[in-house]
Amino acid sequence: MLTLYWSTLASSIAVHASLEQVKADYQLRFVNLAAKENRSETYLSLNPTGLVPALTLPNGRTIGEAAAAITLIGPIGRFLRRTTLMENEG
Ligand SMILES: N[C@@H](CCC(=O)N[C@@H](CS)C(=O)NCC(=O)O)C(=O)O
Repeated sequence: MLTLYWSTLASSIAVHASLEQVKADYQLRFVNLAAKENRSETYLSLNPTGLVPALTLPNGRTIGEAAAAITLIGPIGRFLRRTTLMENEG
């Protein structure tokens, strides 16, 4: 499962929209920037830049840049579409 650490600002929405587009299996974790949750030890251990969004992959690695996350999500979508096509081909 993928985990998107997000806030209400634009780059989180771009990653979230990409996950929805490909119907990825993901969960959301809100990061409260006003409360400086992104500067907590826990969050910094995930993403040392302290920036949001961040996407944690099933292998435990975290991508801390929206464009990089979206680039990774694309192939997930292609895989799902291929799988769906194969299932429909019976
Ligand atoms: N280049 C980064 C920019 C991320 C970024 O600037 N995030 C802002 C919110 S939109 C943030 O985390 N700000 C909190 C801070 O600077 O402490 C990306 O696209 O992922």
